[in-house]
Amino acid sequence: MIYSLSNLNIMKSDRILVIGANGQIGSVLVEYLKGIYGEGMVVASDLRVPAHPAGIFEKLDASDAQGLSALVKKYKVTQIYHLAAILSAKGEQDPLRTWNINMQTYLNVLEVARQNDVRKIFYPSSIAVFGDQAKGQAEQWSYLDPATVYGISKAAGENWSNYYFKKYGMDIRSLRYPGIISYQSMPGGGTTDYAVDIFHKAVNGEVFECFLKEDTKLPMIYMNDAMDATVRLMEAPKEKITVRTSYNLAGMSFDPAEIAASIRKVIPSFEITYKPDSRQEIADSWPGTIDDSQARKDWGWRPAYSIDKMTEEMISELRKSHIHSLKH
Ligand code: NAD
Ligand code: AKB
Repeated sequence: MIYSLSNLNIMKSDRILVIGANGQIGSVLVEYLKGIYGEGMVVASDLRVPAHPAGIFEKLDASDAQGLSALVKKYKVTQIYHLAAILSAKGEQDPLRTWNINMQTYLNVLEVARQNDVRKIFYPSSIAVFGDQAKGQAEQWSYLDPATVYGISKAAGENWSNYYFKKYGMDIRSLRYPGIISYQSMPGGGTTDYAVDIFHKAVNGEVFECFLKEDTKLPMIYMNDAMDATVRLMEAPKEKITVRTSYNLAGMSFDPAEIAASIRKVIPSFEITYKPDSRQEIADSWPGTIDDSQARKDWGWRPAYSIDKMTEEMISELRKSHIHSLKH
């Protein structure tokens, strides 16, 4: 892929299990990890088997601890990336179910990993852990008062990670991802989803109706930067990791009017309208910007994409797949 990770000391013998591999992040991460560790070293798993699985795929409901344990033993897994979760907007439709799924799957991962000496775990947290106390900019150690059940579950997961690190010495690493923007995959029920959908509408020549107000600024990151940050964190020397809850991570911050303006630099005829819905309230509870200086200091994190650089690449990549789908 795009970045050189050659300055990192990657252990090619690691056997990696990705849980929730069919989602927006998982479908890109699995290919990214295969490129680094080798095709046969990455086991993808999810609730459903994809139509055309590439490489090793196992059907797994991570709520089933025994099934998870069997998989870890079968493949002698040494690293787990636990991506399965219900995201912010979808999560609010059934809060108790969201809590149960998000927490039970993660507790299963922690216990199965502990019992099977899994070397490392990646836990994706979110900007959703922040609430009113971090309005404006969220610092690394801002108070966490999340307004959604999704955010509550992520904050709890961060604390469980720290607990397993302190009590059992388990090497669990985590990032508070901003909204992720990708051309390869579609998002699955979050509040930042508009920032992906807007590109598809722009490339298709359609007017985009935005479910957030034009001045709702949120932290976002391009998928390539998110992949780089994830593996860079996972491969950093252990002594460099000073945050065992979760690291703040920033790429860029923009509001819908700003991303529309960036798109118009490439597609001048692009039009956007605004019709805020229930997701506005969730977005209003999140910070506009993120201070990620701890991640920069500890393991050398630097994003490579500005808003305009990302826009150009998103449009160019989506145009290729648009042309491809017109041909078939
Ligand atoms: P997604 O909704 O696109 O994918 C989640 C995947 O998990 C789905 O394929 C789903 O089938 C699977 N899944 C759900 N329940 C499962 C279960 N019980 N067992 C096995 N698989 C199950 O989500 P995503 O955007 O790829 O996000 C991955 C992780 O990153 C999540 O934990 C999410 O909270 C976090 N995150 C994502 C973003 C983002 O912008 N995409 C931002 C912050 C944090
Ligand atoms: C969501 O909007 O729920 C996710 C996130 C920022 O965690 N994209």
